[in-house]
Amino acid sequence: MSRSRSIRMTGALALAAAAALSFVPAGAATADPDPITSPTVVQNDFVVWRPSNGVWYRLANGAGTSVSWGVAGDVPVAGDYTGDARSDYTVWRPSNGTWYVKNRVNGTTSSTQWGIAGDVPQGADFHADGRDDYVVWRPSNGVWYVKNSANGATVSSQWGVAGDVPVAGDYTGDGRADYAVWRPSNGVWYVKNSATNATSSTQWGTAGDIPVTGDFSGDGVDDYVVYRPANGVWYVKDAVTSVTWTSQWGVAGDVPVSGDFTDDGYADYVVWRPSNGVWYVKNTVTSATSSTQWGVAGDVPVSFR
Ligand SMILES: [Ca+2]
Ligand SMILES: [Ca+2]
Ligand SMILES: [Ca+2]
Ligand SMILES: [Ca+2]
Repeated sequence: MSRSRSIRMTGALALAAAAALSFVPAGAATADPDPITSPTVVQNDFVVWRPSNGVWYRLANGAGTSVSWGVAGDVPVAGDYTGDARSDYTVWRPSNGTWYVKNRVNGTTSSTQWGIAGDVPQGADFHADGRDDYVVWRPSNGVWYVKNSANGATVSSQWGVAGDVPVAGDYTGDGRADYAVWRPSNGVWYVKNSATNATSSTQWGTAGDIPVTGDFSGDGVDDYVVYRPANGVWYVKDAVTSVTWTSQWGVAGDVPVSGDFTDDGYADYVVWRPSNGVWYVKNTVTSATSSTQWGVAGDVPVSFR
């Protein structure tokens, strides 16, 4: 199953006028419109984090909520750090390397220091215990630092070089996220099995592409996927069978978002368009499409389920 993670926006985006903020009701968060009913919650919600005011805006089952969590300069790293199968409101603060988690179910908060300025945070589960862990990848030395969110145990592993893009995910199908980077200069995915330390490399993508993590074939194993801004095409290579396919969905300037938005276990082709705040979803299985306005220019779309 794909892991929740944030998608960082690139490029300067002008903050929208205050009037544009009115698309969500003001005031405190309302009752969670998506109560947990099964051990696993698959479907993604539409969620943006707004750096200018630190508010998370979430649209789930047609109902909007807002939760203030984080400040300008933080990096949203939504994931399930508390083990209840639901994403928590989480930011990582580069200035002090601290993870701030707000449990979405009961509002409990916690903070954990892990990482330093310059690191790239990656929320992912490296133990198959159902809890995403505090993970940073350090470009200066290519080392992954993992702190178990359940017991605080730590481990580090060197994998990757400066210039790589970390793409933590489970590419081996054992339920554990692996150390993985995508190298823009040659389009190669380098994967180190986090359980066995076995390594593999797979060429998929070219410079200028944006790697996207997720299971697009519904077999429980994350696949090699890039989104190409130049033509809006998604290129998918199945991590198990090596079968490849493409799907056009998006235009230049769109931000691809990882996640299953149709509740069928397959990651979908999803882009968020900064210019109009619209989420465009294409069902990977049926090719059915939908669009949902949620967010304004300057927001950061977050994979949240
Ligand atoms: Ca874990
Ligand atoms: Ca794995
Ligand atoms: Ca797959
Ligand atoms: Ca889907």
